[in-house]
Amino acid sequence: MINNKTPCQDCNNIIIYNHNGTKPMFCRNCKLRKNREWYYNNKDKANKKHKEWLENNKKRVKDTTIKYRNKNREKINSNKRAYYYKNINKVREINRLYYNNRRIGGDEITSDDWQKIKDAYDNRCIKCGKSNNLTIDHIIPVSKGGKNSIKNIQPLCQSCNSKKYNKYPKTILTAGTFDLLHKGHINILKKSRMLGDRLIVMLSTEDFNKKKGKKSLMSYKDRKQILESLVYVNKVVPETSWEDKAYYIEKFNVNTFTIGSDWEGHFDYLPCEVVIFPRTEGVSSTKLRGKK
Ligand code: C2G
Repeated sequence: MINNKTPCQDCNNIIIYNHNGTKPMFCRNCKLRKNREWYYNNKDKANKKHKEWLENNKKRVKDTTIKYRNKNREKINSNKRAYYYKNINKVREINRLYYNNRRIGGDEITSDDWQKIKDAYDNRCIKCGKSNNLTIDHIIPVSKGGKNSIKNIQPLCQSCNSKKYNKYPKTILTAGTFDLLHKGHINILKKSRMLGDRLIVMLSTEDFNKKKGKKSLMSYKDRKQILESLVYVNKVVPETSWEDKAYYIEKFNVNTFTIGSDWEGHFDYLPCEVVIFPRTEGVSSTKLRGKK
């Protein structure tokens, strides 16, 4: 076989090629480097091209994968084992999520969703504060019609979860205008939520605010939407009068009512436990509204 030689146009290294073949411009290393550069500069285009290729060569890909798996079974299994032992908790968590989603159906809870919920509670069991072996607990048990949704799950450690079996959720109620939501609001919502299994927020309507001598910058609809997007809030209901608290306590079988210290002594008459939380100093919607 007759070979020809030509210098690489990039590094000048001599390339030997078959005289029947096309004369190469670059040596193998320079070609690889240029491909890599092209890929990093055209990632989307490259990925799109790759996806199209995979789409058009499904059978070939499948055959190659099966062939590779059959040929490298031992290697694949030992890699899997090595990965498992290196990431036991992570794998267990992914499996728990997978079987949880498969067993219950409903919304699929992704590992990102689950991580966000754990982060919201500082990666600790809501009941005992332990941080290891956190499991998904359905606030309203699935057996009682509870859904597999982000609003119906919370992190509990294995032992608190098993102790909880089928008990009805401990319900917390709080109230407020929550205008221009700030860290003071977030603090009281988080602390309230951690007192029980679900938090219901009574949100003051514009009319009720008038009765309170207050005016909010944001509409009821917007304030409600923001509250409902918070992981701590399970439900938002309108507060239209002072009598509504007793009505909702009855309706939702509320265990505890919470409010900030600026309302201390105002709600001791309520037919459930009343918990007062210290106000978060240095922040208020009035200040944010730029009024004294
Ligand atoms: N809060 C707090 N720290 C702040 C500001 C507010 O802890 N810096 C608390 C309040 O004490 C209240 C809740 O956040 O418990 C909501 O505060 P507002 O939106 O100001 O509620 P308010 O208009 O006072 O309505 O029926 C009771 C009323 O609805 C309470």
